[in-house]
Amino acid sequence: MPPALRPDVNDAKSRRRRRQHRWGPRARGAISMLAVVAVGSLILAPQALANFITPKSGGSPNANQIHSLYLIVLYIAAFVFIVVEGALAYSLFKFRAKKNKVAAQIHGNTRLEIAWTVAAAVILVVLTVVTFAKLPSIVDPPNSDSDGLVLSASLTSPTPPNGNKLTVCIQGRQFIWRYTYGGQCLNNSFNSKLPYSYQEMVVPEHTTVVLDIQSTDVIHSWWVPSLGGKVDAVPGYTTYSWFKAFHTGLFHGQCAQLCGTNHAAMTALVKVVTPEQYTAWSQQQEQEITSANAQVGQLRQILTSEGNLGG
Ligand SMILES: [Cu+2]
Repeated sequence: MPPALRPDVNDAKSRRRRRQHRWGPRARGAISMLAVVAVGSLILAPQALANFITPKSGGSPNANQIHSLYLIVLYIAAFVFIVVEGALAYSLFKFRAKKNKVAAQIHGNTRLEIAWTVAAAVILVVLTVVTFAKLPSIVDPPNSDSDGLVLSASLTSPTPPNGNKLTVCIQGRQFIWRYTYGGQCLNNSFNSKLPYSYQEMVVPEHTTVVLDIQSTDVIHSWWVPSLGGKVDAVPGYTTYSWFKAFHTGLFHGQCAQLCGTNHAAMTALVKVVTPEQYTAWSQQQEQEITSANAQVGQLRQILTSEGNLGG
């Protein structure tokens, strides 16, 4: 041990203090370090976190992939944090003024500086490789399950390998989401007689649902956390996302882009039902829309014949 690091043996206080303690300074430093690691591990345990600081998941494969990628990055970051902050805490404790010790100066230590530069670069490379390896499972929609609904294919948006998917066109507008169901829905929401709904989207479980997302006014952001990442709805563009619900249930979402005074009211709800329930719901929607259109047509005829409707 260099003289600078050796405890001041002539210091009576120091001698007395060393006699009083069963543990040496190194052991105490190691214990402090262990305490930091133990507390850190507790805080970072998945059960203790319970989605508190991690993205929600469990509703769809892409949400689970986002969650696991997040955990990998979180653990690497936590490891770096614990090592750096642990070294800092250890040094602060070991070389505190009261102990009258002088720490070794390591500035200019070429080997050490190369080591931590290379370590930082390796961490970045690992993060990049892991991220790019995971991306396809987040971006590309998989096939529906064998018991999922078999629907027609459309090649204008991301498509599962076997082509079967349910396409839902989402239109964001101040301050509600409109959903049109069916392969021909893009840019055709109002002319087609496809089933549609507002705020609550109804979809079948085990079926790959591809979302074509547009906006009619300002930028909104589609986000149902348990069913995958958030995607902006940008006027003039079509963006895409997908999900495949593992089970039936309700999944809550919220427009994630401040889009105006009532932005907070722009909630979304995805209701996942069985394929049979979806088919029944879809047929009922179509019937109701057809009957409503017929009523409007009759009203228009009456108003026109009475001269109360222009043109
Ligand atoms: Cu919005």
